[in-house]
Amino acid sequence: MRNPPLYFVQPYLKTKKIHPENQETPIEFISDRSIPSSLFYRRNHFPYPKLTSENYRFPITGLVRHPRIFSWNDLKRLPSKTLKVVLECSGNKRSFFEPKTFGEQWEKGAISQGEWRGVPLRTLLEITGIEKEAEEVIVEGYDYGYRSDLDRLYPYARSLPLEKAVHPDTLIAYEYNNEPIPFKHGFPFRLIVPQWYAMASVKWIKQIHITNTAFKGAFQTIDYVYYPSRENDEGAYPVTTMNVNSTIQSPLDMEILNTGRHTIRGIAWTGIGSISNIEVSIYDGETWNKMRIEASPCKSYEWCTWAYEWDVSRKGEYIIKSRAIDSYNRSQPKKPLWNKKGYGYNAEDQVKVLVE
Ligand SMILES: Nc1nc2c(c(=O)[nH]1)N[C@H]1C(S)=C(S)[C@@H](COP(=O)(O)O)O[C@H]1N2
Ligand SMILES: [Mo]
Repeated sequence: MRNPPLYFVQPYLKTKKIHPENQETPIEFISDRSIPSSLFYRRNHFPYPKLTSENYRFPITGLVRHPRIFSWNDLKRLPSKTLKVVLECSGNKRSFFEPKTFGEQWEKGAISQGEWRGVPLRTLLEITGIEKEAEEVIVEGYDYGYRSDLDRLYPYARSLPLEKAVHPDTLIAYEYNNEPIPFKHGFPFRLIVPQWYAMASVKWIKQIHITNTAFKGAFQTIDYVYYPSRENDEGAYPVTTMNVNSTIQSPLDMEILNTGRHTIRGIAWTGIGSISNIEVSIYDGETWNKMRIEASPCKSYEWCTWAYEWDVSRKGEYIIKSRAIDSYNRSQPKKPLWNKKGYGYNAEDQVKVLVE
């Protein structure tokens, strides 16, 4: 008798660290197109901030014509938009880099998606007006703490180039899956930046400031920078849009299967355009089968799901791989682009199975 299938057990978050709380989504067990918040991955740099009703408002200051404070009621009165968006931590899959890199050793679950509702940041900037010289929009969260490389308390803050900040789909979100955003995911207001790795989507918005100088914050210039060289900072460039990527959800890595028919299935996503093709190999990347994409056409901002029926009669070990191609003809490389801090891993996904 085989063991009962794992899906009889409720899936739960996989804890990487408790303080601050870093947990990944059990991505292999997700079939919802909108992940319930209880299974949404959690990535925090600092302890959770302490919020009161005082925090249900934030100012927009700097190079604006009419600086002002926006309240919860202001936001609720403005026209809103709901978008289904993938949020992927730029450290997702970091644990697969060889040689190893510093940072949280994420496996495949530092990624989730769901429906965010909010007001385009653009709408707020139309209300305040922006000065001609404006170049960057700095968004600061309420959380702060110590970093080992700086000797003072430091807030979580990030900047966006003005062009991305005024993109009509860059949102000041206040709902996730039709509920107020859960506290751990940024209540009451969170920035949502579709197509960028999720470090850009600042939680617990405290203030927004417009400048004409390049923001030098630690989460802008020390972290979330690709350092392709091990020895020095040569060739460094900032982490922005998500790479094209895919993850096999079934079978599980190291699963033991019987001969017969099995469904190989998973998800695929990208940070520009949309997924145009997904291929699967059951012979360790030697030959590839093109796949019918289930949810075709794949939409921008979301992941698509894919499936392939595999008939296997020969017993033995198999390495199953998936690779996605996007509408800009980007595809997953055989080897990841190694970088010192381990961001943007997107090599062909793989699982190993034994058929007996
Ligand atoms: N204020 C604040 N915003 C933040 C962070 C943070 O630590 N503080 N972490 C960022 C990173 S690196 C990621 S991957 C996502 C994680 O969002 P989640 O915890 O809702 O999954 O939030 C981003 N926004
Ligand atoms: Mo992240």
